Amino acid sequence: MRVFDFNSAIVRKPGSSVVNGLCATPGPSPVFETIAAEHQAYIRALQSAGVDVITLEALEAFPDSMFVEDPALVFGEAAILLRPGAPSRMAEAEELRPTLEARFPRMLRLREGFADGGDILVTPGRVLIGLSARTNATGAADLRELLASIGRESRIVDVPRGTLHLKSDCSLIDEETVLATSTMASSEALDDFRVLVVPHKERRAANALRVNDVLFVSADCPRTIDMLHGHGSSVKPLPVTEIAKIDAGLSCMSLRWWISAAAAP
Ligand code: CIR
Repeated sequence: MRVFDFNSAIVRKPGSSVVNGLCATPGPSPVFETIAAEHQAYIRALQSAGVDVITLEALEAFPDSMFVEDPALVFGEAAILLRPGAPSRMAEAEELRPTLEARFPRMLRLREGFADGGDILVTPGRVLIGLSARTNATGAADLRELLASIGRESRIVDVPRGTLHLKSDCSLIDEETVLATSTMASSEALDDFRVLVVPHKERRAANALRVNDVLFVSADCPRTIDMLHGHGSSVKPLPVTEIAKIDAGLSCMSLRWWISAAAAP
């Protein structure tokens, strides 16, 4: 089983409050209907890639709650409820809890500090945990312990200053290769990988998402898409222009895992 083999995913519909989602550098507000269309295209792409998608209802009280990747981390054998670093997102973990409890054989919970799922990159050898404005040293250390308790090695790495999450700047595109921004490419966090660097004007492409044999990439990043074709990737371009206005990308809209019949609760 490869770390990007998934047959199950959870997504959450955007509520109309999503237009008030957190944004580091305020600009034009996104349009709800366009976000909803981007979300629908994403669900269809997951399904086409062979994933069974569980769609949760929108939570109007939590504008960023469609970004389900941040409040939890899931593996076939266990789910970990995290403590998102943005105060307005903290309660999103509790909102996910019943859904995860019903589906995972084991539930763990971050006990202290803060950690966002966007800062966690699962690679074949280990789990990378990025320190960012959302994930602090206390949360990262606690997460390391929880991962060790389920037999997963991890390493704490730095996220470039000004970057929201580790995965805003890098993604695993196959078992040996990472797609990254030029800033992240020079980080020793990626020493074990071949690194493909996205053009500066296409930084958002660094948040790609490998799902089974397909690589989801921002549709408005043509040079990156050409580079990935050259690399041999099977690329699925997806629209993300509107969610990008609230600092989001492709990985953040789902929690993904492989469920085997033996692991079911
Ligand atoms: C936030 O700032 O929390 C949301 N507006 C965007 C979250 C994106 N999450 C991710 O990339 N994992």
